[in-house]
Amino acid sequence: MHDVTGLHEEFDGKRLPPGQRETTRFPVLSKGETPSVNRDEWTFEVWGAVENDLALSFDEFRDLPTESQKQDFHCVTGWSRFDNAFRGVTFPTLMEAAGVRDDAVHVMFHAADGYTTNLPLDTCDRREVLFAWELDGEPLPAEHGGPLRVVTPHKYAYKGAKWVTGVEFLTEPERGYWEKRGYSNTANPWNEERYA
Ligand SMILES: Nc1nc2c(c(=O)[nH]1)N[C@H]1C(S)=C(S)[C@@H](COP(=O)(O)O)O[C@H]1N2
Ligand SMILES: [Mo]
Repeated sequence: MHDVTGLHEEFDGKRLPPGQRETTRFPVLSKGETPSVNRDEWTFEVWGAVENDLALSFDEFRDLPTESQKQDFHCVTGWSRFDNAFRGVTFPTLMEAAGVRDDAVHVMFHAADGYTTNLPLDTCDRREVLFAWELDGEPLPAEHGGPLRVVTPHKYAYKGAKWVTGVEFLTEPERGYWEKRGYSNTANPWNEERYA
């Protein structure tokens, strides 16, 4: 298991970011209802500034190289959950599969409930940005984004799309759902970048 719970050191912060409290529960935060996603009809797509557009079934997605990581999770509303074991595909692995073009500078994640969230490519091209289908040895629960979600332990958790269905590589920055509605575009928990 690859342990990334020390990444706060890179941001000159304590493990528990300022203004956060630790919880052992796992609250659910969604903008609406949990969408019903049928894993067998689910397709994961990659498009935009890439050499190879991808359209993968759930099984094809899981055939990519995978890894398990121990990660912390920081919600912008003030709670953090430590030591989550996620299994999935890293963002750099996905970039390699898609052959990201040199003119790509930004990334938009798309989700089954209409949610979107964005990150600059250099902030996203990190091993701990994980497309995860397993949490603590179990299939990822639907309310937490199953069958597949993104986790971004170096950012507040709204940067991680639940029920992710696709990734778009952009040649210009754009803003996602909460980034257009007053949440910080940069979302660094150790700098308390909560609201814009
Ligand atoms: N598709 C989708 N992803 C989403 C959201 C959402 O509403 N829809 N909410 C975001 C927010 S604001 C947070 S804090 C986390 C919450 O993840 P959790 O419900 O597993 O705790 O998911 C993020 N990803
Ligand atoms: Mo959130």
